[in-house]
Amino acid sequence: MTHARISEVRARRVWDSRGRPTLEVEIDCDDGTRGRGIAPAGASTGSREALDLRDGGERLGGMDVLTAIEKVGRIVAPALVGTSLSSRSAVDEVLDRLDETTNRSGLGGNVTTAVSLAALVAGARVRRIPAFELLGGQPSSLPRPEVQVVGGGAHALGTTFVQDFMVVPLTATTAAGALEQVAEIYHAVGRRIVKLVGPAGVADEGGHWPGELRPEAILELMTLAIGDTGLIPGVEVGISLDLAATQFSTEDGRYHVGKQIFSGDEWLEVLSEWVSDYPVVAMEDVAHEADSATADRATARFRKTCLLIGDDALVTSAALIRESQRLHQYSAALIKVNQAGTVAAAEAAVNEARQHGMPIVVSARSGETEDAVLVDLAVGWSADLIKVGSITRGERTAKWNRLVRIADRYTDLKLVGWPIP
Ligand code: 2PG
Ligand code: MG
Repeated sequence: MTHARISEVRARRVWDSRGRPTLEVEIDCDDGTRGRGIAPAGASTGSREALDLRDGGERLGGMDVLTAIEKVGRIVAPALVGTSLSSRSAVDEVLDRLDETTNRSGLGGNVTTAVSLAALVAGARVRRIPAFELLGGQPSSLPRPEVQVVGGGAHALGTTFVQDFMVVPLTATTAAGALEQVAEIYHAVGRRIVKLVGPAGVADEGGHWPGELRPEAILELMTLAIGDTGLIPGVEVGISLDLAATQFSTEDGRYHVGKQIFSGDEWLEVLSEWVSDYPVVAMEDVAHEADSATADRATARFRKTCLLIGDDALVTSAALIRESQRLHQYSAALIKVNQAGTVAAAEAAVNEARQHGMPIVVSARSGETEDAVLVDLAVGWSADLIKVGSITRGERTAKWNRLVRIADRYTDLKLVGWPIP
């Protein structure tokens, strides 16, 4: 219980990892504490996720947030000053009242997200506890890292149509051990890419960007690179893909794969080959967000060996998760606070997924900042997996290093077991 009340709400423009403006909000309390939140931004977004408020026009690609800052000052701050932080959801309830739209288009999803995250941190600070404890009490486990090693899709000019090529340590029991394996694999993949295509850059989330390599070539070199480190592919470390299929397909289920156009079923045949040829243990967004028939068939076909994670079609919405389970689509839910617009709304999605026995993956966005509160959300909600991009670049390592610090303080916390036996 705390008697602290909000005394000031301030918003400013800061910069994200793509060099784009984004919104930072600070909430000051009358006991002298402060919470800060920064809105992240996606590139491959679902059509039903919360809509960011951007200025539009020519300047900064239309991405500036001056109108969002103005809204915080004119609408949000006056409504929040004086609000007690004794209830964890008090601020989110005010935000829901100020903007009753389903996609947060009244205030802007970046406004509600930054305010809600700032309120979570402020609420934890006034109680002198970490934010994860405010969400979930004393943790009993830590989320398993799912880490990008090669980036593609909307994060790499579409040069490889698959968006995220990731690895998941399957048998590591500690965060430190899992991240050490990932770092060795990341560098082993880098060495193999240099040998194959010469110098390569990095994509938006810090994964290697080897230009035009085909997905099969990337899967092949990742499998070999896992072996290079002495680990057994598919046993100790698995490959996880975010196909982000909405980006290369159409609503009526046509998949543009390289120069070919496949039906949903033909596309599933391609995935089926990947699953049998390589140690693929999880696939996110296998189908267009509106192509529920293909999502449905993919889940039926692969769920025994792979996690089928829903992102663009579920957009961290309790209602859409419920609907997807009625239709037997997806076996796990991706959770991104800025898709839902508030911590409370994202938590409702987490609870809904849990009710259906779905593992949850708490995820960052491709446009990120040094804000590491995401790790607290993942720990506080007892997420099965945490996805923050690669193990390079400060906006990513800010999160991994927060996980390392939590693990270091709570030495008996082990990683949650891999959800597929
Ligand atoms: C995703 C995320 C992270 P974005 O699709 O899961 O990889 O990308 O933030 O661009 O939606
Ligand atoms: Mg995704």
